[in-house]
Amino acid sequence: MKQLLRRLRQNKLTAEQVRQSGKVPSHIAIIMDGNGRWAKKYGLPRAAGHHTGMKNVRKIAVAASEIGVKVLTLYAFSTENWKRPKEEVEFLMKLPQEFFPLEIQELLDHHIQVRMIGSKERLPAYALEPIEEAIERTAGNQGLILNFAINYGSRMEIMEATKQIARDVADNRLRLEDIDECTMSERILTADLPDPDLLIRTSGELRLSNFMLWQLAYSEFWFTQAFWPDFDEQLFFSAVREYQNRKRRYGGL
Ligand code: V07
Repeated sequence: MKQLLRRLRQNKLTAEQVRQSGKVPSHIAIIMDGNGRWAKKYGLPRAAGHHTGMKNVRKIAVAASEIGVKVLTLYAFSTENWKRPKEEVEFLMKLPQEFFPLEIQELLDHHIQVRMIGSKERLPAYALEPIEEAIERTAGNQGLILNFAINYGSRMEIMEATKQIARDVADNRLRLEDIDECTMSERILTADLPDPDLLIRTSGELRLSNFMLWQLAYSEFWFTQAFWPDFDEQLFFSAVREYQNRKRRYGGL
């Protein structure tokens, strides 16, 4: 109650207001960019930026859950990120094992279900194990699906799906004439999830960077200059409010 009154006094949006002010996107995808630049701004090492960025994940996941978002996909590590200095990659790969004990209780309290899209292949065991543990321990939860894109690249995803389609045709499991959009949608990593309604990218970059190329075909895009560690509930809510005020056409009129 106290918190609610403070929010109203400070002109801040509440989850309840966002919920009631229009259609809430079912699936929001976020490119969490700008941890390194945030750290530089405060004279801190890049690792500190990634660490603060990791701690921001829970805040935004809980905010998403409170306004009734069904799926939140977070781009945490791309297949291109392996090109970064070895020390930085190692640090990033240690984030899941740190995130898990810190945040698991909060995730369970909010009935959040953890999932992952991306290739498990190059991931070291110390990164994969805490992720798989989080997935297992939250598998029964019926709330927000918190979907981490880790070692994810969309061209690779589409290429792998294409190979599978070619194999199905070659082995007479599928007829060429029967290939439609669903044929692809059913074979990509988000097969059981709706396409994102809203894509958010922080830190002022206006690119997709190989993220969900197929899935984002009709999504609304929202960009902010804010670095990921500074991206808070209020900014998140303003992105959703702007989405609620846009008219989606899906190519029609
Ligand atoms: C990573 C922190 C967030 C900002 C962007 C990049 C760095 C959380 C996780 C994570 C993933 C799965 C899981 C538990 C935690 C994570 C990586 C990088 C590789 F089950 N943040 N975060 N994983 N960053």
